[in-house]
Amino acid sequence: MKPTQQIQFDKASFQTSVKKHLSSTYATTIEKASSRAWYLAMGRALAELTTFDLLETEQDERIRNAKSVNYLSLEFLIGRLTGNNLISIGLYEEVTQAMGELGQSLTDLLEEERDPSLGNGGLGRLAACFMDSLAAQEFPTVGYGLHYEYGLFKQSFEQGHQKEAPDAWCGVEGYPWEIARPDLAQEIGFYGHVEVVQDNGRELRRWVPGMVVKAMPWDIPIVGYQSNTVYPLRLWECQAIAPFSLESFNNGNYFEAQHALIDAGNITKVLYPNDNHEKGKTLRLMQQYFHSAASVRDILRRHEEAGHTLASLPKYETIQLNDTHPTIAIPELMRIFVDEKGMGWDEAWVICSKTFAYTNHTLLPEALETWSESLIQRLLPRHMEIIYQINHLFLKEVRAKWPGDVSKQRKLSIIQEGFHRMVRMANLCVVGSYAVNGVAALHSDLVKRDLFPEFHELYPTRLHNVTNGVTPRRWLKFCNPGLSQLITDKIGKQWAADLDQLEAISQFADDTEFQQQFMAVKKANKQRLADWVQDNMNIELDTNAIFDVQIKRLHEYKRQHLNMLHILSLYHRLLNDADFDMVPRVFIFAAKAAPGYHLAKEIIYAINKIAEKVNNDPRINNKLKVVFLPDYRVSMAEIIIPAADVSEQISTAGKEASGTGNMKMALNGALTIGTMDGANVEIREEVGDENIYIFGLEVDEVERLHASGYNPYLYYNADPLLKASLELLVGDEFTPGEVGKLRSTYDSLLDGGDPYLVLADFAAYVEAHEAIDAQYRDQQGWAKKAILNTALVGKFSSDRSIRDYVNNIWQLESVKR
Ligand code: 26Q
Repeated sequence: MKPTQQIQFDKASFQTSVKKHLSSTYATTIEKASSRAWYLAMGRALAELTTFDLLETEQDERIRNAKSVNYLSLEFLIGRLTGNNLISIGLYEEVTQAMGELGQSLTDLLEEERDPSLGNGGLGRLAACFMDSLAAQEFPTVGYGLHYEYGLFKQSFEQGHQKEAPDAWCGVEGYPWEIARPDLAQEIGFYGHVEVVQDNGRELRRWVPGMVVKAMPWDIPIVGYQSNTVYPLRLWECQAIAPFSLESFNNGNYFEAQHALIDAGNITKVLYPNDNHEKGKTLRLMQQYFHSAASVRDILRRHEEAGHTLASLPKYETIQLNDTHPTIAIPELMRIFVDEKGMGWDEAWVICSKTFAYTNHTLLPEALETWSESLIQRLLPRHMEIIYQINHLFLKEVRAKWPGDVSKQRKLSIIQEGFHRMVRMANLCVVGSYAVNGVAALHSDLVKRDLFPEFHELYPTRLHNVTNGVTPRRWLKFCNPGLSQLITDKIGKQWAADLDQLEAISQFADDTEFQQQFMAVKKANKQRLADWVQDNMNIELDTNAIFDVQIKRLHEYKRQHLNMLHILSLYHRLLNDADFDMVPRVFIFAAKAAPGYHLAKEIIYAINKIAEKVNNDPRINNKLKVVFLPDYRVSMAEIIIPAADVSEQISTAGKEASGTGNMKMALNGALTIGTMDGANVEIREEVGDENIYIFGLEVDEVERLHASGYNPYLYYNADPLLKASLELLVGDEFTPGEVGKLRSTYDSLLDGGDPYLVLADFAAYVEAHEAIDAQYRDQQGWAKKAILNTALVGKFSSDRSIRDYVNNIWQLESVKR
């Protein structure tokens, strides 16, 4: 077994380093330093330790000669790093003591760290878990992302309404864990035109950009758990080249040169706050190209510096595209090969299409990216030509496979015909990649069946499944120290590196003493959350109540409004049915709505108004509490997840590609109430039908209902409880004196046609909740189910996901240091 401490640690020199940073980096003294200054100085001192290993890893000849995966993602939702890195390098106790001797509590200092919120939700968090698992298992990797100045907006509530504020995550002092790499900066062009030059009878095409900006990389160390391997997460920041674009200025491209001034500072200014929805904004496309171009060049730089030939690129590098957001990397690599390296098209295409692989995260039509041909033409004229050429050759293949079938060509074409022609990024990805994967078994089946059936026929080995996972280091060991200790006491501590070992816990599921210990940990975690809610929201929670949790982005397909209707039904019954009894429940929500998503914001408002009334209504005798925690982010999830009894995973079947919060909560001993959607299906397979509450329509039933002409009024009229619950939204019950303020949800569910079948699933959902209520009354039975959830979800470690990618797609070897 490996030692738990790898990095050379000498307490006295560490303390000296902290003190040195206090004075020389943050210009303060031991006597005067604030907690924040102490945290920053400690962070810098720790980062020095990992930077050393980062540079060592970078120089390691065995790694330079091994195959690497380059994970390209516009989002990396890493969360706070200090506590997690201390666990990875095995110095948590040592640093607690070292800081204690300096009069500082490590726990308090860790609270000073702002979350780097460089992602929206699931997709960005997945990228962060994957980097953790790559480093832990020592697979050579570089994560490539963007260094946004502002991460996802900060959320607050004003009279129940969501308010957004900018998130300057770096603060004025900078983020202690990142290091600038000015030696690795790149120049990136936009706009301009294509020149044609004759070269020995060959026609060469060359892009002359009208504007050039600088891409400055910042490295964040990803520290491998129990290893001294440190791989970089490389985030590009856009800077203006001063003085701006003189060349275009002198060429007379005065207006294009102006773009440099207007746009350069803007490109990485802010993360787009939409998830599962695309908006074809120029600046977003500029972000995408900026990210792809800088990353591709850095990959080629590493490859060439290691002395490898261009033809051997796929032998040493694979490029994983996290959704279609970095698709433009494909034509960019083609452009470099053909225009800059003078390679022939066919050879370039063979190399290129053996290098890229693409992960699809959604089937929602509104989330499938398309970009207008005219925008690409203007911003990236040479790339548009290359896309035409890729499409031209691809359509030849289509015609060879289906001669004379024009509809096949129309459907598969990378260019969508119409008044405004659009480029379909997903089609470009499938054509230009050697592997395409969905993120859960059900989702991958639907990708084959509904999204890309013809591609599947054309390229029968290209489509794969890799079920998502979460890192057990952050999502159990770090966030739930109580449960972690309990597990370690029973089965030893290697589970955090090999989550399948958790299965051994199931032998204690019937053990009364273990059940009591398990439930005592849960109770303490609920108390920690209750304290947070008391301190920050002034709401008192009873930890004997069932903590029922739905935490995820706000979206109609995720159906927070179904949860809300259930709460309304309980409220109605408590007030109107003298025989109705229920175990006290605390409903916990946390969610951000995209600022432009009106209905999502209205649902937040409605839940907040309902909470206000219910929490203060003496008639219901504290049976019901509703809390909507503001500003959901990774560090909040770390407090909420260990405290969950019930995990709400209630999307309309077929809509949630995977989900990962479902995995985190099951791992922490929550029981899932969920539909047959995404990874819920596989969680059920692992934990067994008796340890999960599955309800509602399945994918084929959803399809049939839509096909037969779904009418929400049928359900409304047939179910008095549903009707009564809905009617609570149209009076002034929750907005005294202001009738109809919560109507939007009501209207969307009835006159709006209820696109996500909330009403159709309501009765089954209520029934599943009744079963949960009955089960909770039997605490031993509940404890057994909770323990089995923790014990049986080892499959959902992101270590396993990464091994699936490695074995089935990337074909890498790990390099042990
Ligand atoms: C696209 C174009 C323009 C602006 C923004 C976007 C954009 C940004 C983020 C589109 C989609 C996203 C994020 C999608 C996402 O988080 N999807 C989730 O991915 C998880 C990881 O695979 C899955 O578990 C979830 O089911 C899926 O919804």
